[in-house]
Amino acid sequence: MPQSIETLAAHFQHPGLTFELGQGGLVKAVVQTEVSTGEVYLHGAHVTAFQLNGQSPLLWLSQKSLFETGKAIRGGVPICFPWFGPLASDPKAPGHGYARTKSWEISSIYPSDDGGLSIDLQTTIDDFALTYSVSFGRTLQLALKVELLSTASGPAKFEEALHTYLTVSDVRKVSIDGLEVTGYIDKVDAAKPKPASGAPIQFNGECDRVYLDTKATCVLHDPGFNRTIAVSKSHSSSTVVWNPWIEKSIKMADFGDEEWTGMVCIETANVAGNSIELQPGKSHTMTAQVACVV
Ligand code: TA6
Repeated sequence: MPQSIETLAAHFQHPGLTFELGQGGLVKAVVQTEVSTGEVYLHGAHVTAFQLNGQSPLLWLSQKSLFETGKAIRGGVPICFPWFGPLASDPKAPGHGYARTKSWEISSIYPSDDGGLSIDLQTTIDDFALTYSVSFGRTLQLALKVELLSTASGPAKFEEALHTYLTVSDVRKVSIDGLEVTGYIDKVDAAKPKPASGAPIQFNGECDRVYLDTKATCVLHDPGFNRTIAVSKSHSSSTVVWNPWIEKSIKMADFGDEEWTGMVCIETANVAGNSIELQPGKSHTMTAQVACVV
């Protein structure tokens, strides 16, 4: 049973923190500080909004998104765990795993290290205990800690991604630095491995690229909004870049047909050959930071 607004308000108080019924009647925490505002739903521990005060939103959210138990929210930062994409061993399994459609619980709140507020959410999936720390401050800081319970019968592997949707003025006019020297799996071309492009990423069609063995910070230049967004990370070896373009947008019921121009995903991940294996009782924490740098 999800934590109620009343239970949350009784246990967690902080200036600028409120608990509300969001879209679909789902419970969300809303944080308003002197530097930024943000919101995170218990459903999927899904961050759906983050913006610096006086600036336009950094995160993108589809106008067509569903807000229903069992369904993923379209936009913000979906958590992909314990697998990424379709599950090869079970075509009927939910894409990107269970984490984003589970109801998580808030376990603590505390001041963030950059003038904002941090919220920790927890859940368990199979033999894994997950703690997700969300900090709404001068930047959006995310940390996904995965622990394999000591009661597990042996080592276990998982994939993970913080599938961040960023708002852009027009995807046809932006570029992404940071991955010029890294080859990638091109999911738009039968998942063929492709060599490093040697140039910033620009968009003139559907883009669905999985970059492996990269620790790079990605820098999104958006001349239309006159801003630059940096997505940095730690303990993540994969980065996924995605824009569905026209045809794929039309095929997705929870994605407006015209919305593709206003978003791009830069996803902080450990997938495919970068998946993580844990021994019982051990843990791994992947972090991502989304910052408006100019
Ligand atoms: O991260 C890119 C991707 O794997 C694409 O292939 C596309 O499927 C996207 O994720 C969205 O997946 P979803 O299950 O949220 O529709």
